[in-house]
Amino acid sequence: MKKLLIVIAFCLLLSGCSEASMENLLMPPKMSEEQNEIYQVLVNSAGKNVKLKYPKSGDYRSAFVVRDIDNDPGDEAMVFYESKNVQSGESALRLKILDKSNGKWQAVYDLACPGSEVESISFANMNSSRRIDIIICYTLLGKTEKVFSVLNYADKIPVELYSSPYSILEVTDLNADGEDELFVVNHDKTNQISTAALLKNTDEGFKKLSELQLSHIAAEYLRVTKGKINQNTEGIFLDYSMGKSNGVIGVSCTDIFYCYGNNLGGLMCDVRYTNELTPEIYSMDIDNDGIIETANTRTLPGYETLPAEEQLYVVRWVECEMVETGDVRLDHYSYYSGKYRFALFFPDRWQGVVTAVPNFTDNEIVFILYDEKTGLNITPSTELMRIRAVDKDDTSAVEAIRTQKEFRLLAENDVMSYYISETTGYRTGKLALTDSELKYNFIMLK
Ligand SMILES: [Ca+2]
Ligand SMILES: [Ca+2]
Ligand SMILES: [Ca+2]
Repeated sequence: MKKLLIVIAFCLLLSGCSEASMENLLMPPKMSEEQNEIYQVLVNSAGKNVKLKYPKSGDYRSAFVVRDIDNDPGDEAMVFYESKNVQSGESALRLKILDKSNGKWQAVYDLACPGSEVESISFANMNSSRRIDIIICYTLLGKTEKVFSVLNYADKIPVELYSSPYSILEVTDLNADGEDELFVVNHDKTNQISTAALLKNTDEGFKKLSELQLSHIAAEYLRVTKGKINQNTEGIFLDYSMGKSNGVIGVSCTDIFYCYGNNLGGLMCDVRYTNELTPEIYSMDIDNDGIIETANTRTLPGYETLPAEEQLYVVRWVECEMVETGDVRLDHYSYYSGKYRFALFFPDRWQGVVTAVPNFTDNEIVFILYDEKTGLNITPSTELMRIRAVDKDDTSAVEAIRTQKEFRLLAENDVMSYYISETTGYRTGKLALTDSELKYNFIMLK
């Protein structure tokens, strides 16, 4: 068991929603009768000169959100729109709230929004005894920063509980108490510090429960994955880029966040490198066992002295066994092809002995026995096996593989077929992968 993770013990803050503008759709292609009714009420109250605004990401992409937001019987409606009739200094983006009275929609509130575009709208149950929390994420005109706002709606009035800039925002029950929290990452430009925070709407008001500084300076947030760290602990895996070294090698890492009580705990993972040959790798459940693995890289045998842009990496998939101690287990040592969308786990007897050489002309990865004398040369005495990726839409590649009898089908999905050719000597040797190893060690990437 190796101890590769360091528990971060600082206390310090937030960020993220996403894209796909539907700006040009002034109105949905076909509005339902209810939407049409809501739209008429909007026009009657805000004037004809309105343009509907659509959240760019998240589960709610319509300009109309109809649901119960106050725990009083019946749905309310929320409509984002831009009004041309605004006073200077006022926000053009507005949120109209409608409620039903005697079965008819009526405009009850008009809110100026603290942003120029709606990034997303989501809902959380942060306090089961109170009303639903409405979380609206905004982008600001001409700025990269985003802000989010948490609203409660009661007695026909929306009240803002909290608002803050952010880079990443996730609604999650991280402490597994049956109520949601907000996991927010924020970047402080002045100090070049990113901080994760856990926020909650409590009986004593909106509170920051805990905060924790990211282990490195984030140049770009790449992906957030929610899932199990191990059998006992739920976590948030934050993949981010730390920038480029020498303009060639990308350096990325993953911070894992979890809860103990109401505190945010953090685990810092080993960094990984990316270049043209090994693109970005995200935290994922690579072996489909329900636990998320994080990835780090080493150089494959034979590539150590090559220029950085020509190096090929081993991708090591690591699982955290105990969050308290940061104990990790190397789950899989793999060749990972982002280009051909597959991974091959190496059995122990391959590690440090076998390396991979790409043959891009034929879309193949050749696995060879490595020693210092023969280096990366592919010869009848070094080659063990090769895997060819065939794009099912590429008719000439499909035709070509048919004529090559040394290949047999290894695996396929809707898009790709993977063929394998093994050398005779290897097949009888101790390095040979058994059929069951091939079956379990070859992973098609989604
Ligand atoms: Ca209601
Ligand atoms: Ca919770
Ligand atoms: Ca897994």
